Amino acid sequence: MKCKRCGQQAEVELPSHNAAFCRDCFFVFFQRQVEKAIKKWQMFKPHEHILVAVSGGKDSLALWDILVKLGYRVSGLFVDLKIEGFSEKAREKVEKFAHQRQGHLIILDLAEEGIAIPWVVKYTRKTPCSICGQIKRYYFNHIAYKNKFQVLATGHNLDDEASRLLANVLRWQMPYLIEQSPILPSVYGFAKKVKPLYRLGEYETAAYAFLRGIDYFAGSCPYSKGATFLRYKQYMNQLELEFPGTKLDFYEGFLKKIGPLFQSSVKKNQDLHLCPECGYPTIAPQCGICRLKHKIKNGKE
Ligand code: Q46
Ligand code: ZN
Repeated sequence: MKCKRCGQQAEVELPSHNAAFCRDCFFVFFQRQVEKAIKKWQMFKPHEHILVAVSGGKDSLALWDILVKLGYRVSGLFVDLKIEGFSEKAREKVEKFAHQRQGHLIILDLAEEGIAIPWVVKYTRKTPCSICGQIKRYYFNHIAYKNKFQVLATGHNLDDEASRLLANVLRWQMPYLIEQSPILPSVYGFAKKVKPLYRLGEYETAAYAFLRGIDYFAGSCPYSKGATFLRYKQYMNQLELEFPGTKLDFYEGFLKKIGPLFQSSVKKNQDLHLCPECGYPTIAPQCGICRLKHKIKNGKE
């Protein structure tokens, strides 16, 4: 198969774009998709300092890599969840990546915070992934906000967004649908959040990471077994296989037709105040993470 841009031997085939590219032209394609996302949603300006949340996986390291390549000022944030046989390997990859590129990396250790994931799952009725997601969001936001980063970027890709959209639409989860935009503005104590890879699928980010020689962590978290979000990804993959381009059409269609309506109805957070203990925005007297920390501490004593 020939490269769609230059006619040389193609290395990456992309049925969803009805195209195939050689290595160099694939890099051009990848970069353009990211630039398009940044420009369309005005994610950040050239001088702004970006905090990229990195997990050690292909998406977040590819994001850090491409943003540096595009000339942005970037720092990485790794939250060490302390999940045995998983977190230490992921951390190793992130540290190696940052060291090789002399990138600035912030590491937050959840054991030092008294809220390591294996401890937490014993003290909550929520699923491990839902509580883990809540804790990660808390620290991503907290660190971005406290350290005055203008924006927090995450490596969510098209597969993540399309499968999440499918799950949210099937249950008409309006509060979650409102937040399914590639950009969330900074409001009362919350950092601005962006997803520059939202136009690129999992296969594309994996191909980019591989071809760029990024040594990423490909292991899976022990808590992810049977997680529902993986099933929605499989359903979307089946649709994509039969009808190439479905994922992008589905998510882009949502943003175009319905997204602006949801955006205008984002509640103004009048009920929020800052947690007296940690300063995080909450509607309860004390934020959920501080309450959880106390629960764990008291349970251990
Ligand atoms: S790390 Fe956390 Fe994931 Fe593990 S517990 Fe679930 S959410 S699967 S991305
Ligand atoms: Zn708090």
